[in-house]
Amino acid sequence: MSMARGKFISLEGGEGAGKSTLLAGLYEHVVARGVPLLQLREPGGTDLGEAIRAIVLDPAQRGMSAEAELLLMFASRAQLVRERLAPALANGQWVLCDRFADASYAYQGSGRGQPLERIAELESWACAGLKPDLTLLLDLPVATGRARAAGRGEADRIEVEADAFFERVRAGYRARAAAEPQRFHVIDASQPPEAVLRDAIAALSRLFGASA
Ligand code: Z5A
Repeated sequence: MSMARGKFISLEGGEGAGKSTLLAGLYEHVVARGVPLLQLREPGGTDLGEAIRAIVLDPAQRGMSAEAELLLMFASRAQLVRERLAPALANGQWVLCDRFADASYAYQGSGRGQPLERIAELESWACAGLKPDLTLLLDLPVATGRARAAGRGEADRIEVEADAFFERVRAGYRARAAAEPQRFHVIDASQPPEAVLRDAIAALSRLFGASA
């Protein structure tokens, strides 16, 4: 009998939306149901991806072009898909990923103005057709997210962008969610953490089916 492919869940949202906080609660919930689960992040998740992450977030790289930034995000993603994500799913493991390709549409596309059709070409090439089964979008007013993220020490190269950039990112995410309502589940991230986790667990319930 062939092994059932694992489920792929991605988490998206703007700065300070609460992805890391939610990931911890979701991880516990899924593992408690006896499901083998791998947690990954983007950019990163492999040795190469983590090295790329250090470069793209380094405030010293302030001269990085939008094109280079986009290609670096997809270089990290191409490696993650081949080295970890696709093999895990093929082995029946579930994957919880802190950001995936939607982040490139929102940040590099809507935020930086890179053409969305070019991003779609990169996605089909770099991700080899792999798409999340479910994407949880933590939606939050920009000012609230930035206030939460403030005081974490030195801002990285992307965090120093103006509010207008993050407003475009938020609008980009919302447009993607509206275009693919069957894949996206939008969560009001201004709620307390327990309510955000409860909403996320409710959205996940449709993935469990007979497998857990
Ligand atoms: N990026 C990109 O441009 N293109 C791409 O393709 C990809 C990424 C993949 C790194 O991402 C950067 O890379 C990111 C996008 C870009 N740049 N920015 N900006 P990241 O995901 O690693 O980093 P981040 O977006 O900066 O995440 P974050 O700011 O660390 O936020 P978070 O993980 O969503 O939030 P958190 O750490 O869980 O919570 C932040 C604070 O709020 C913390 O003090 C919590 O205790 C608090 N919190 C959390 N939830 C709540 C609720 N519900 N109520 C009140 N307070 C809360």
